[in-house]
Amino acid sequence: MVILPIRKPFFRSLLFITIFILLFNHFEASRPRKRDYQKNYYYAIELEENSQISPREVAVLLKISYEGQIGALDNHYLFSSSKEMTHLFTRSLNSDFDLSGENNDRVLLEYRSLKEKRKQSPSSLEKRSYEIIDKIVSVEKQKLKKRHKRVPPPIPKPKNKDNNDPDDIGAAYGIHDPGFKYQWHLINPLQTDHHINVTGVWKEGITGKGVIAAIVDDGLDLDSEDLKDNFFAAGSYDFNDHTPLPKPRLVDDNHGTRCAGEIAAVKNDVCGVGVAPDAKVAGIRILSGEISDVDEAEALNYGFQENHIYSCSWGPPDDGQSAEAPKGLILKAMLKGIKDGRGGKGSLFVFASGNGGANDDNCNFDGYTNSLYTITVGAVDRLFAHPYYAEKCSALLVTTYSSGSGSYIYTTDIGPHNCTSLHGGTSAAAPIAAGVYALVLQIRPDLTWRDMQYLQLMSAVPFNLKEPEWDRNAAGRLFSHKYGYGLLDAYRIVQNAKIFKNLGPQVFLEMPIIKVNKQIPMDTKGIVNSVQVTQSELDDAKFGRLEHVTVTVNIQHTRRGDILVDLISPNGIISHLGTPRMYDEHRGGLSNWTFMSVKHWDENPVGKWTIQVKDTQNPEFWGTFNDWRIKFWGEQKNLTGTLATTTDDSVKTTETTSSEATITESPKGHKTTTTSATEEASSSNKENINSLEDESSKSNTWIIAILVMGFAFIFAGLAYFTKKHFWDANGRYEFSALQSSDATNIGEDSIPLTRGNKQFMTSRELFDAFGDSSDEEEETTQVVFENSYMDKYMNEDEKVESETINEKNIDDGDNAGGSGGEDLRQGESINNRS
Ligand SMILES: [Ca+2]
Ligand SMILES: [Ca+2]
Ligand SMILES: [Ca+2]
Repeated sequence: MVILPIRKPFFRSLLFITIFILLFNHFEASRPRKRDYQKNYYYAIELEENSQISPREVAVLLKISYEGQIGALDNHYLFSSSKEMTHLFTRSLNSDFDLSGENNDRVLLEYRSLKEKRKQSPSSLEKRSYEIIDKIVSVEKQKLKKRHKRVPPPIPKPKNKDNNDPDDIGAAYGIHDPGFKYQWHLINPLQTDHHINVTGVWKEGITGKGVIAAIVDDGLDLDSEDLKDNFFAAGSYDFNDHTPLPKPRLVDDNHGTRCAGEIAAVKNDVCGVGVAPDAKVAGIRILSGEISDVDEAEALNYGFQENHIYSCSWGPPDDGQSAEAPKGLILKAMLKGIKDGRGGKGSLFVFASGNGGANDDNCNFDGYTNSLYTITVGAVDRLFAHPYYAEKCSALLVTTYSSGSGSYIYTTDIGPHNCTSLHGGTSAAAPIAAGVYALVLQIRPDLTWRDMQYLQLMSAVPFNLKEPEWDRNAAGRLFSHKYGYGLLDAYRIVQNAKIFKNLGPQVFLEMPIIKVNKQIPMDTKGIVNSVQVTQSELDDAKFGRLEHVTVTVNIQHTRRGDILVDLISPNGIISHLGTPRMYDEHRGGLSNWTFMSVKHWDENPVGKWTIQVKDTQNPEFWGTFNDWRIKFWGEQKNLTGTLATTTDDSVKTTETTSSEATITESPKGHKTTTTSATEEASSSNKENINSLEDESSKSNTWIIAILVMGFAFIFAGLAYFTKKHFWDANGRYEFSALQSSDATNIGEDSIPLTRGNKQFMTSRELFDAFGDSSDEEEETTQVVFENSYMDKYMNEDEKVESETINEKNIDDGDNAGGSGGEDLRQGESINNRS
């Protein structure tokens, strides 16, 4: 009885201390620590899996400071060393040292010397020291570099015609955003069929609800009236200034805001609307200054359970002379993203193809756009002209609208009410695609990163069919290195998504390295070399359906821009992997460069795959083709021995099978195949976490466990309250529950747009567009879509021969009702997947 009054306050204090520590850890752990590249050098250190070594021990051994885990990467930790200390230390050794070089770096020298001692005379080291040294896989000093926004050079301003608003489409659609009438990529009053065909999707109540797209860019104006209601703070971070909110701070930090507006500008009275007006956007700021690999790796995984899509309108310089690929930490982060992001279904990385068209650049020399883990989006302008800036390549999946022929994309800009009508480049195309994927994810959140790629290539619509670049691939689909599989069509991809059956797990078959070691002759034939793929090799690899093909080459050359690399499949399908680039004077050629092609999707890989390496220009520069290796990526053959195929009765959204559909990277690069990487990865993660926990809390584990369990429910309640209060207190950054837009006023005199006999979508329908739709409506629409498609499909060959989409006049009623101008567009419906 006497004890109670003493214990009560004691427990109360204990409770508050516990809660404080837990909350503090929670907020601390979720954000990277501020980095100061002026004052410190930074080092990324990878430890062996299950090493039982604490990063703090590494810090003590190498006399550096431990900064924390690197983003989402297991076994990767960041350390720092103050430059001042380094300089003092190094000067005492040798005053002539160039401190910027890796060879003179104190920490790297220390590490190398310990490693050497471990080899030469282990007895000179303490046992624990060499245990630590043994478990260090790599030490990588961080260098700063800059990523480049894909903004095109300015185009001369168009003549002001002022005639794009005859029927006041905005009002008729119940959208009162004053700029909607300028958003021709959503509804095009002049070139009536040249838009992404999205209004029929909105009509079904599909507006991106519950989906979050992260804009990895130069910031996001979260105070913009056109974005703030859709801003998602928890998925946002500023890796340039190392603060939580990615506000634009430099004068030219308008790029990310413009991209965000294209995806999810709010339906209100400011500017226009996003492709997915009810989606949320997060901002991840990396382009406003130099960043290190650690920053970029963390950025690509930032909030990767909440952020579903990463919209990336940037990359290595588009100067036509770069050949740069993500490697090391950045590549690991991309793999982590597709493997573990979005609950294991994989982050969707959407990349702009690049703006180096005028520099003869090719997106296969950009390791982000030619990665199989990204969706690469090209551009076409309002008149279906291929813009001078847009890059071509065999990794290009799809094309959508951007600037050109004197016209641009209208979107939100920085400033509370500012808009711009001058957004462009492939930078503007990628976010439109990201917005469309947000629509798809609303109804099919279970789709994996590979599902989305497949769905996209099946749903794209070939156009400009008279252009010679179109080529029918072995699966019967049209592909162009200029446009990929064709135009993005929001209505079509959403309808196909409704009945898409998830792909099975990913497998690969890697052929051995083939040594060539021959000088490339200066002729039109060059060097031709082949490899044979047999059915039994595919069977051994459990290889079912072909998706991506990657080819890794070693070619020494005194002028890299002379090199031409083609891949010819057993069925005679040609992928132009590497094209000559007039400005690429690089001496050295291509060292372990991996090209990728999406053109062979669904092709039977059995037979002879041929590579042709040529050099037809500049005789004074020449090279040697050393070796190459081809790798086939695809869907695992299912257990019954038949290919997993889509059937007509798969209309229902299937239970997610995405936990199986995972990346299967072979760590040693041997010819292998794996099928359940996720399971392995997640179990090893768990072990890892366990081992770290064991280490840090051996003594008082059970006391803390009881306390924590006892207070768990209080903590949960308080944490929720605190977090909510925290955001509420800041007012602007509160994010309310995802909801459909408010009812829009419908005037009595709203104009029903008509064309021919068909009624266009009315304002009443538009109101529905942002609300819910009945199942009945959806069913009807789907039937219309399929019938309409089938009619068209029957005549496809004739149409390919005789028409281009430019010359057609699509009935707008079809767009609104959802058939999407099927009579001309050449994409395929889900039924044709085989
Ligand atoms: Ca708006
Ligand atoms: Ca490029
Ligand atoms: Ca040459």
